[in-house]
Amino acid sequence: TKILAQKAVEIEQLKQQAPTYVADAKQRPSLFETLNTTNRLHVIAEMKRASPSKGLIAEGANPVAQGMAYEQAGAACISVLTDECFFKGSFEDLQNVANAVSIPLLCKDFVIDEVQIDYAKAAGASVVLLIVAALDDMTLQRLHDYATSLDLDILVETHNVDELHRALRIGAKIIGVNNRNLHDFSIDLAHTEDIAAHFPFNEERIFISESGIWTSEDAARVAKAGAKAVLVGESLMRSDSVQSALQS
Ligand code: IGP
Repeated sequence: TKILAQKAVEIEQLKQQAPTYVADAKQRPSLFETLNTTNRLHVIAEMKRASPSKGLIAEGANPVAQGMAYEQAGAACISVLTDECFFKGSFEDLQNVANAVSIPLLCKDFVIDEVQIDYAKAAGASVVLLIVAALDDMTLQRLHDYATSLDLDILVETHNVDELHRALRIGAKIIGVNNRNLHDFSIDLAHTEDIAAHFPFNEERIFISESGIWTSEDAARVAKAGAKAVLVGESLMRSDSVQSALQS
């Protein structure tokens, strides 16, 4: 709620002017198709400088070098945190990564208004995150439709079975389970298994496990539950070799 109150203030500022970010116009492959093509577990690798739960992780990281390392190591998609207040990210980080890589690119923020989606698109994102817990059904549907109309993929984030059903009701095709509780920050990979048990798996939907993935055992555990991809931030930001981390 603190984050959402801050977002409401930022949105008024974003609305004062059109986005000035101009990422090179690039046709990125669709995230949905990318994740659906092979049967291996894919990685969505995140550019994350800091977080409310961990404080500074890699404040001075170079987004271009980080993004290129992720792409070269075989990531399916790169996630860039654009929240400044709590995660020390920016739309500028997103734009810099956008200009350096050509794989799908996720704008990771707390989206509550269309204007944020306009900025994400202008800065080069091909995917936006919508967090079910932060939105009422009507707004969730409206923002989902808006992003779809701009040809963006949408990752819809859930944390419990009720939120899964809300995501399914709006027609979400890419649904993530955040293993981190956004109120107390505790991590439990069992959330992935609990929600997977209620997930109507088919060719039209993709199931992703987010947060708290540190080891190949963690990755294998959520893959076994049905995850097609893992969204990994901190452990990759702290890794000496993104290449070997992504391969294991
Ligand atoms: C990455 P981790 O534990 O690997 O650093 O987590 C990602 O899942 C996490 O940053 C995240 C997030 C979010 C951040 C998931 N959902 C919503 C901000 C907002």
